[in-house]
Amino acid sequence: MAGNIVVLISGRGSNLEALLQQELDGDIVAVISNRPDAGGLEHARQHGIDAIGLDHRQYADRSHFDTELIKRIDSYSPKLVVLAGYMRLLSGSFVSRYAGRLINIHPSLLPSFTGLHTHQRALDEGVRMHGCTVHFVTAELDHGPIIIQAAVPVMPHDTAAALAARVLTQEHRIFPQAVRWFMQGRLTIDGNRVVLKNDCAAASATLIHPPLDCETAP
Ligand code: NHR
Ligand code: GAR
Repeated sequence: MAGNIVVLISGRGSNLEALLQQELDGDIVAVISNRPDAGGLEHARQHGIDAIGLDHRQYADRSHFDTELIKRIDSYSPKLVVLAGYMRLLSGSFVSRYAGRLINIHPSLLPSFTGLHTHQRALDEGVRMHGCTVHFVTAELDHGPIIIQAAVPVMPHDTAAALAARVLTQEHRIFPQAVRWFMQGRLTIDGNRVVLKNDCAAASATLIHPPLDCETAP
């Protein structure tokens, strides 16, 4: 059940790289960045994929920029549009056009820490676990139906950079999985919940961090 995938980025593109390295049951046919100097565009070119820089500063406002974005995206007739570190808010008309086929990776355990600077905010709140979420995009920022999440521990002397790196490793695992599930037609949206067909997670471990004291501890 193949189909075209268009990826939107703004930066270095490590999540794009993770997608390019896995079998997705679909083809990434174009990568578009709102920053023409984004490192991820170079990765795309090296893979022989159309790489398009569209500088948002050249457009009068968000709606003009999003209109151009839609024109470029639709020329590839994508089954799925993926936000992989895309750092521009999208207008309501953009989001409704791709409703049900637009997904984002966000560097927190949603609904905690929507928006920007998630790692520093997690440290400031003193949470013991942090992580990342892949979700369908809706008009309400970072609130769409959740497909998959991964949690990581927050360590005693973490910096935002150290925590971001720990989270990023998990992003690279869950994002390709979410895209593959979508392309295989295994995801349905039921209200705010995503139903995954044929999941194999009947029994998965509970996550508690820090660990409970061992009964044998002194
Ligand atoms: N758009 C809608 N409508 N809904 C979502 O859930 C979206 C979205 C656009 C992007 C990704 C996102 C995230 O995962 C995303 C989800 C950028 C900003 C932001 O405030 C917020 C959230 C996200 C991406 N951007 C500033 C802006 O004015 C610019 C910041 C910058 O350039 O550094 O667009 O969190
Ligand atoms: C990733 O951590 C992604 O979750 C985050 O930006 C990084 C992009 O890295 N996305 C957001 O913060 C969305 N607001 P990458 O360019 O190496 O994939």
